[in-house]
Parts: sequence; C-alpha cells; structure tokens
Amino acid sequence: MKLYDCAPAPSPRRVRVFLAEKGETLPTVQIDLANREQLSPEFRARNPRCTVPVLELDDGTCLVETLAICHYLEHRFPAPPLMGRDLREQALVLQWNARIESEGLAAVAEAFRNQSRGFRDRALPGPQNFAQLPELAERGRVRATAFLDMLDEHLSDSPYIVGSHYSLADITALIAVDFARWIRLEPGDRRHLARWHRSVSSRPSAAA
Ligand SMILES: N[C@@H](CCC(=O)N[C@@H](CS)C(=O)NCC(=O)O)C(=O)O
Repeated sequence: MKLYDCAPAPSPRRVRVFLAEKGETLPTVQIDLANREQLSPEFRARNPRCTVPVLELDDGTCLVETLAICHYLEHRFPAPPLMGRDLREQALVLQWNARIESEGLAAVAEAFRNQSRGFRDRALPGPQNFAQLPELAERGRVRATAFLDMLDEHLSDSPYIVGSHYSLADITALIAVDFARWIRLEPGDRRHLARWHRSVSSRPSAAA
C-alpha cells in the first residue's frame, strides 16, 4: 500500500491521524498541491478528481475518498476500532462524520478557498477551475461559526463526538477545528469544545 499525501493539507491528515491511532505507518508520496502537482497526468491517472489523500493498494486499485480509505484501513488493521464497536456505534460514527464533513470541513473550505490569494481560480478542488466568490467566503465563515457552536453544545454532555470512545468522528472534527484557524476561528470561550480539543490534541496521533 502507498499513501499519496500533502503534509500541510487537512484531508490527508485525517488518514495520517487514523493510521497513527492504529500504530501503523505506510510508504508515503508527497503531492505538491501548491505547485498543482495534483493536476499532472501522472497523478490524474491515479485520481481523476485530482485530490489527496489517495490510498494505492498493492493490486493498483486507488481509493480516493477519505471515508473509503478509513473503511479499508479499519478492516485491514482492526485494533483499536475507530469506526464504532458495534452496529449502533458504527452508524453514529458515520452519521457524525458526514455531518462534520459537510458543516465543518466544507464550511471552512468555502470561506478559505474563496478568500485566499493562492486559490484564485481554484475555489473548488478538482480538474476544473472555478473563480472565487466573496459572498461564499462570508457565508462559509458564518457556517463555520455555527459549526463550532453546534459542536460545543454537543460536547457539553459527551466526552467524545460519539459517546465515551474516540473515533473517526473525533479525527474529522479535530481536523475541521484546526482547519478553522486558517480563517482565524478558534474554540475560544466555547468551553466544552475547548476541553475536547485539548484532549484530542494531546494524543500523540494529533502530531501526524
Ligand atoms: N473528497 C475528498 C476531498 C479531499 C480534498 O478536498 N483534498 C484537498 C486537500 S485538503 C485537495 O486535494 N485539494 C486539491 C486542490 O485544491 O486542487 C476526501 O475527503 O477525501
């Protein structure tokens, strides 16, 4: 197996943290997103959507969605379970993961990509260029703020995103909260979110 990664980017960090929690390392190839290596013919042959992470299996199959990659790794390296310990928990982890992707990661990306100079004409990832829209930067910021508020409330009576066990939902949320710093949003005085963020950030895997 080989992981196509980009050290500064949020999405592949989800896979690195997931692997670190499993105590596993994989051979890794860095893709230079800043210099648009993701648009090269060599990379497109692996992922026509031109995004990282990509997990290339030994038979050449390329998995190009973080959730699919984590699903595969969960079954290859079952301990410790990170996607739920029974059917109910598995469903809740998937449900929260989807919510954090759409309300958290996507909101921050909407704000960041529509306002940053380096992303002019690259407001969306993928093979096609899209112009920045300042209104979307504003909307993304409002959505990201609402996301932090929602997580703070959720974590007021739950140690982790799904009950009392650390899971993929915490990994996705950690990366979304850290990504929010790129648009200068912090947990701040959201005390439940701040408590959870300190806890998950202190795990060795957070440095991956
Ligand atoms: N659906 C993909 C999205 C991954 C994604 O958006 N990756 C970003 C880095 S965080 C990317 O590759 N961007 C390429 C670009 O900006 O052109 C997943 O979650 O795995």
